[in-house]
Amino acid sequence: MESLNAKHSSLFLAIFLLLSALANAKLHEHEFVVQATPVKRLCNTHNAITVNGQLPGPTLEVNNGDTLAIRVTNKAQYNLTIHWHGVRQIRTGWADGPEFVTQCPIRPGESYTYRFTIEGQEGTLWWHAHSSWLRATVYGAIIIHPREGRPYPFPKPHRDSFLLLGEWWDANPIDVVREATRTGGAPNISDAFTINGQPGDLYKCSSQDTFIVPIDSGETNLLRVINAALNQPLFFTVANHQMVVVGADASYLKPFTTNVLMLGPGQTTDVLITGDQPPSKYYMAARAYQSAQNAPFDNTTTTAILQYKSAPCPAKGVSIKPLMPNLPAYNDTNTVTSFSKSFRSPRRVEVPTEIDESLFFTISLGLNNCPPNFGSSQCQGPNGTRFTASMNNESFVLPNNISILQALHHGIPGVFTTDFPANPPVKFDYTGNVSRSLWQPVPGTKAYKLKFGSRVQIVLQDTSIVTPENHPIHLHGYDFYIVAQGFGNFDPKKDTSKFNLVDPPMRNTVAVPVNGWAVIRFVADNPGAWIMHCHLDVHITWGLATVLVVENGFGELEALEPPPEDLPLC
Ligand SMILES: *[C@@H]1O[C@H](CO)[C@@H](O)[C@H](O)[C@H]1NC(C)=O
Ligand SMILES: *[C@@H]1O[C@H](CO)[C@@H](O)[C@H](O)[C@H]1NC(C)=O
Ligand SMILES: *[C@@H]1O[C@H](CO)[C@@H](O)[C@H](O)[C@H]1NC(C)=O
Ligand SMILES: *[C@@H]1O[C@H](CO)[C@@H](O)[C@H](O)[C@H]1NC(C)=O
Ligand SMILES: *[C@@H]1O[C@H](CO)[C@@H](O)[C@H](O)[C@H]1NC(C)=O
Ligand SMILES: *[C@@H]1O[C@H](CO)[C@@H](O)[C@H](O)[C@H]1NC(C)=O
Ligand SMILES: *[C@@H]1O[C@H](CO)[C@@H](O)[C@H](O)[C@H]1NC(C)=O
Ligand SMILES: *[C@@H]1O[C@H](CO)[C@@H](O)[C@H](O)[C@H]1NC(C)=O
Ligand SMILES: [Cu+2]
Repeated sequence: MESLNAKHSSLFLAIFLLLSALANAKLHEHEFVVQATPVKRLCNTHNAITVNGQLPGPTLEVNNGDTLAIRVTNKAQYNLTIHWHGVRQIRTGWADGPEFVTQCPIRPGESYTYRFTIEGQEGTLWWHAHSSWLRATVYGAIIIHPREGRPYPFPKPHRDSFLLLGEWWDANPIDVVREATRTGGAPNISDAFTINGQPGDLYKCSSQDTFIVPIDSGETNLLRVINAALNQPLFFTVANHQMVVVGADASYLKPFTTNVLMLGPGQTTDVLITGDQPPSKYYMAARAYQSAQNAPFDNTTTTAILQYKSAPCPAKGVSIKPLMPNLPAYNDTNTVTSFSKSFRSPRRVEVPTEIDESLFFTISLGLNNCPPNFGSSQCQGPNGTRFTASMNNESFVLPNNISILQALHHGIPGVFTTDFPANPPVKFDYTGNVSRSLWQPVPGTKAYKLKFGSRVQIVLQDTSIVTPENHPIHLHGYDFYIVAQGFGNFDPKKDTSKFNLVDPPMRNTVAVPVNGWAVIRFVADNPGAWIMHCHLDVHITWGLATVLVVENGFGELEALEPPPEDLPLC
């Protein structure tokens, strides 16, 4: 009787907490109008595609548990979709956004309302276009506070700000990618990196608008750093200030102190920063982490200014130059390794220990020989080739007349197949001197099918084909645990014993070490068609992607919702 009562009262408590959480959950409605807007940067004005005329676009600020309804109207001249990067989209795959994967694009003149709920995620995410290279200028922050009335797992910060690191071309980014697709060569590198849309003091015509982050002596502030650059992993540092990392990709972390961050495109990192230095101005700076060899890259440095409110006012006409931090060398992989090895979940977590699906995916660039009907202007890759990229030797090609999710849901054949290989079709020394005969992958639209609830492990293995490189691999619809990473070829005999199955970090994007590997685990509990791709847009353009199709489970609560009525059709 006693224990029954105890059971009942804990059940009532659980129901009460659930109901009060639901009662507090809010609905946030937004209008996003996407249109060409004149934007002046680096002395020149371009008609950039923006949301509501803003660059970066509007910030979505919500509590865990809230629902969003965002009506996107496309007044630009390009096909468009928007992805809510890192939002799990549980059963709402129709709102995920990648073009031809979960929806057909919103065509010029059309609208679509993305509806989804934030379930169990707290910290920082972001949204961006997921069609062609529109995300160069179509992006913004998603700030997720704890559930209404719940605390942060650290003292409440005095101020809360975000820094969106972006990448700017002194050109139309869509022309840049179209030119690369035509010529088969590498796309032009960017002309600047930006912080909240501004390049900062070190670039021409830019110092008027450098982004300022205020701080007061003694206070501790939360800074949410987001890498929204298209093609470049970035180091980030602040002169004279340490950072305490407390979260990444909207999952909390065991706090650790560092003076430099590295973020691959797609990744976010939340840090606490304390005003413990003499009141003054300090540069916050970001520049490239470049792991690929013999590849041109944008080697410029973007800055914002950490400015103490009590900083002494300079005499009229005198300007105080902020203090500049040292940044790691562009190729400082050792710093990246020690930074990523510091990541832990705050406490013991439930990592799948028995695995139903053990997968091994190689991540490769490649070079296709020039097709006989192509002229030399269309084969501008190294030695008259065309660049390509692949996972397990499959170079992913998007459908162009329907989305994979629609084809899956309605059982339409001929759009994709489910024979994506669980292992590399050819085993070779992935990180050695790879024979040229292995450099040409096969184009196709192959997905890998997972049963609902299956426990999945994926080894992500970089290869040295063309060049080894640190690839930020992003999985839609899921957060995963990163249980291990290392250099060289993954060796199950020797490396499995090093897995952290106690407190590994949870993320949605893993920076796979250059010439190395990373192992991720998750439970396939979200039905749908989920693209997994390199978040360097140049690599996704070349085919570095696949799709995980997760089947429905039992009953409505384990099934994909029906498609919304306004889902764009092709
Ligand atoms: C790419 O760079 C080349 C060389 O600077 C330039 O001629 C070309 O116009 C650029 N392409 C685009 C699309 O900006
Ligand atoms: C950046 O690259 C250019 C060539 O593109 C080179 O001339 C310049 O010295 C480099 N600057 C730095 C700081 O490495
Ligand atoms: C990094 O670059 C420097 C100079 O550019 C070079 O001397 C060094 O060997 C490089 N280090 C690695 C690990 O590639
Ligand atoms: C291109 O050809 C040159 C000369 O034959 C060779 O040294 C180089 O390795 C080749 N590059 C690639 C990427 O195949
Ligand atoms: C879409 O295109 C593919 C390949 O071009 C074709 O086989 C298929 O029949 C088309 N499907 C629809 C629904 O139009
Ligand atoms: C890589 O292998 C090729 C033959 O497959 C050989 O010609 C070349 O010298 C090797 N390169 C290195 C750096 O070992
Ligand atoms: C990829 O497939 C092509 C075509 O079958 C083959 O020539 C190539 O060797 C394969 N490469 C790898 C790494 O499996
Ligand atoms: C825009 O999307 C439609 C499908 O809705 C597709 O047929 C068309 O090719 C796309 N246009 C471009 C320029 O990609
Ligand atoms: Cu990549």
